[in-house]
Amino acid sequence: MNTLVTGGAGFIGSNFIRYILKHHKEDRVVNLDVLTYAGNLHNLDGVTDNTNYHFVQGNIRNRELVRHLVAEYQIDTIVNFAAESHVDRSIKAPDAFVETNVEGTLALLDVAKEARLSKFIQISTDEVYGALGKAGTFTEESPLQPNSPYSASKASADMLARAYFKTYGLDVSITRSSNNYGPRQHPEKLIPRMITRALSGETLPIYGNGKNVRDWLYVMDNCRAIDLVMRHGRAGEVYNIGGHNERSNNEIVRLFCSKLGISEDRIKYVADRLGHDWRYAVDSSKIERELGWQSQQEFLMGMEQTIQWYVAQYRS
Ligand code: NAD
Ligand code: TDX
Repeated sequence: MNTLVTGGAGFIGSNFIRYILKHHKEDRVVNLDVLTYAGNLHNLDGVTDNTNYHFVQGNIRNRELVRHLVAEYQIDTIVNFAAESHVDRSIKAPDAFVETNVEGTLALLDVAKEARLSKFIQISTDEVYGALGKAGTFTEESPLQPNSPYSASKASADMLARAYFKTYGLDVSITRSSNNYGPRQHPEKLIPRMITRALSGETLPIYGNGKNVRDWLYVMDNCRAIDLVMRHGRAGEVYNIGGHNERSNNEIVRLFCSKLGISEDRIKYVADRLGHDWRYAVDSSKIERELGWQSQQEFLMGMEQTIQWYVAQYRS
């Protein structure tokens, strides 16, 4: 396959490029990334010598550029990771979220339609379903009830992707994963933020009472799922991808204190996030049944490896 990966200098995109180049040696990957504050070319260290990999700095909203790349590299598939991805930033300044997540996705869908690409994968999130109470899980049939400007922009992009399938017959599949963890995540997000602050002697700020629950998924398990959807997913379908790993923020931060040997006195409860979603939990039975996917990474082991990776980065 000749795949245009957008946002490949970010956390999940860079792990996905590594996954593809390792497992599909005949594939060609073009990485289109504008390099916002969240893009980091070091996330691709060791990949750049691979002759099947090409990096292009540019914006997904630039239709001319995307058209040119599709023609030049004979692209057959687009996997759209590019996004403004941080909920707290979307609460302070939502415009960029609409520009990239909505208008950018529209531009890519348009070019994919014109060029009659064989596959378009929209990387979405469980946050489009809103928040759960103590019980229940999100299925692909759960209503879209986004609560933050970030999740509203992602839900809008999903609706455009669905419309391009229904109206123009573009072969679109959407993945909605839960919270990813692993190497190469930007330090604004909970897990790297807590590890790096713990290492540098700072306080560990937990929003609200810390009882909010996230369903943690190892990033390479997500990459394997996206790869399966890209090759075998059905057109017009949504696939949820979850970690079966629900943990409160308190549990996560206390785990770091114990693993890094620091006192829980460093935890500081701070003002809650506005509209803070209470709980996410994802039902992945559709992708398990249809594509034979299972999350493989055991949580404590994955977290241990993740901590070690950030510790090594911090020390180097
Ligand atoms: P990230 O913020 O680490 O990376 C985003 C990348 O997109 C960056 O490299 C950035 O430079 C690039 N980018 C931003 N705007 C662009 C534009 N206009 N044109 C080209 N490139 C642009 O994000 P991430 O955590 O890797 O998330 C990737 C995707 O997965 C996003 O679509 C996000 O909504 C989705 N997602 C993330 C998680 C998670 O836990 N991180 C969970 C579910 C879904
Ligand atoms: O300093 C913090 N303290 C804290 O208590 C930070 C950064 C976060 N939190 C809480 C808020 C959330 O309940 O931790 C939880 C996780 O926060 P984030 O890492 O910001 O992730 P979340 O808001 O759950 O969204 C993530 O998962 C879904 C990604 O950032 C999204 O891109 C993805 O769609």
